[in-house]
Amino acid sequence: MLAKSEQAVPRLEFFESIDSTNLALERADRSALPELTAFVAASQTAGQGRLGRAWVSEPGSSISLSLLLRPTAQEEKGWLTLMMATAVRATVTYFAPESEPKIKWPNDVLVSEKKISGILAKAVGNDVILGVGINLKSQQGAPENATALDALGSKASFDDVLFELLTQFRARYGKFQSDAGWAITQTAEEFRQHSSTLGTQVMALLPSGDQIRGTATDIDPQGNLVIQADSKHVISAADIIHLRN
Ligand code: BT5
Repeated sequence: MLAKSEQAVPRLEFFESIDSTNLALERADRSALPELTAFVAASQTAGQGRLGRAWVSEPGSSISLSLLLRPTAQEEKGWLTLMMATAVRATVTYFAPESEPKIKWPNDVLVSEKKISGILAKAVGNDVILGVGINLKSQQGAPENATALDALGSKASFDDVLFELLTQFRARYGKFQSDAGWAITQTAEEFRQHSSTLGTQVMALLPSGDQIRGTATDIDPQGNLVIQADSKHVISAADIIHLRN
C-alpha cells in the first residue's frame, strides 16, 4: 500500500488505526529501531496536540506520521519542529502549487489562515519523536478553521503525499546531521520567507498564563520568537494568536 514511502525511510510501520503514532513510538523498544523509523497511521483514536490538546485524524482523512530521530546536535534539536514545518510547506506547495502555505510559529502550517498540518516534537532522552499530522480530506470533528489538500484541489494519494513529505524532510534533516549550523540558517531563511507570523500583530499566550501583545519581528538564533511590545520579548513556547493589523 505504501510502496513509494517504504523506499524513503529505513523502516516504516503502518497502522490502519492506533491511539497515537507519537505514543506508539515512545512505547516501542527504540534501541532496536534505526534512525528515521517512521510510524504511520491512517487514523488515530487519541491523536496528541500540544498541552494536552487533541489532534483529529479520522479514517481515510489524514496522514499521521512519527519519525524517530537521533540528532547529533542536541543543543539545537529545538529547530526540528520548524524544520518539519518547512518540509510540510514544501509538500503542500508541491501538490497545491497555488495555495501559498504559510508557517505559523512554532508548529502549524496554514493555508489562507486555515490549519492543514500540526507538528508535535517530544524529546525522550537523546531521541526526538517528531510527529506530524497532515489533512488529506476534511473530517468530522476537526475545527472550522481546518483545511485539507482536497479542498485545495489535490487528490494526491496517501502514499504520494507521505513519500513527498518524507523526502522533503530527509533532505533537510540529512544536512542538519552533517552541518547543523548551515541547516539552521536554511530553516530560518525558509521560515522568514514563508511565515504568517512575522511582521504581524500577535498576542502570545505563554504557558505561565501571561499574555504579550506586540509585533512579531523575527526569530532569534535559537528559533525563539521575538516580539516587540513596550520592550523586546523573546519567547520559546506559546500559543500565538494573529491579531488584525
Ligand atoms: C498540534 O498541536 O497541532 C500538533 C498536532 C500533531 C499531530 C501529530 S499526528 C502524528 C503524531 N501523533 C500524535 O498523536 N500527534 C502527532 P496544537 O498546536 O496544540 O494544535 C491542536 C489544535 O489543532 C486542536 O486544539 C484543534 O484546534 C486543532 N486541530 C485538531 N485536529 C485538527 C486537524 N485535523 N486539522 C486542523 N486542526 C486541527
